[in-house]
Amino acid sequence: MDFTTKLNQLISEVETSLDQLVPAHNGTEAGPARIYDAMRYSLQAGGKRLRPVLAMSAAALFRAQFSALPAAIAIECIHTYSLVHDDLPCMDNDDLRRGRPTAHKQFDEATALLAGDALLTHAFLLLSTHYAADPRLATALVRELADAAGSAHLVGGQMQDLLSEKKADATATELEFIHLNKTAAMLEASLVMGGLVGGAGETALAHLRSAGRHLGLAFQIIDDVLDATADSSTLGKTAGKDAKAGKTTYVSIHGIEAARRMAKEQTDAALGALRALPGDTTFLLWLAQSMLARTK
Ligand code: GRG
Repeated sequence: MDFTTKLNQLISEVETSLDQLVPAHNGTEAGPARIYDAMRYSLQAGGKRLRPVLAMSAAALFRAQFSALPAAIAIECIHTYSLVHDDLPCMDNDDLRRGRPTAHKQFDEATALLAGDALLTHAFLLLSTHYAADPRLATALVRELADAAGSAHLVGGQMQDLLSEKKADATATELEFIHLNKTAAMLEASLVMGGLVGGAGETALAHLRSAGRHLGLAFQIIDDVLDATADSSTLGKTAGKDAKAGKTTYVSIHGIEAARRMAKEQTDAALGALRALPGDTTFLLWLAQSMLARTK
């Protein structure tokens, strides 16, 4: 099977599980339909599904005793919540996400806020329910995801991003802090959680963490390049926002060509860490390289 077919197969497994593992208002769930509709609206709008694919591919390197799908869906729930909240008027104030009106445009601000809250909470329900047969694994997964999504990483990175936006002279160090935490931490957690489900040992987990960190930085640098070079319809979100907002990015500090070179260096570092892992890493190596070449 070629790698693109394998990627599409993994994405289709993710889509099916998203439907099965996220509540719907079908008569069995309590409460108003609107909250379930809003959660599903943002989750099922598409998206590259990169984080769940990374988690499943990492688990597949080992002899996993459990399915990695619930962990993969938990990660996608957190990622989607962060996008829904990031798009709100009090944050990035965006109208377009995953090629559709943002959640607060489709519903309203309060509903988008609550849908994000519900997705965030649902992630931990999934982990604590589906891995309950192995309490050590369940605890390790909850800790990894809570740490990546909390004040030390995703939320802290977003806070620093908001603070840095207000000043024109954000430094390269501040920028790295933002991206290590806002972007890379969730990619790192995806690979590590896949490894945990697979039963990886400490050394393999450390390689997965390092690969996720480098991939995350490469991903963000490419995101900055695409914001400066691609159009909104290709991206499915508003393009050119960074320059318009006078935001400090890898492109504004280093220029497009140097930013591309830096993304390649980070990808090479990620490939080095992935090559140190046991099992058949060929798909993950291909995925890391295609992330560098992505156009959306
Ligand atoms: C609100 C706590 C909180 C955090 C928001 C996700 C985020 C942090 C901000 C969105 C803006 C941004 C550029 C984030 C960096 C990470 C990133 C590039 C997210 C988009 O991920 P993709 O491209 O999205 O994987 P899809 O839609 O494909 O899943």
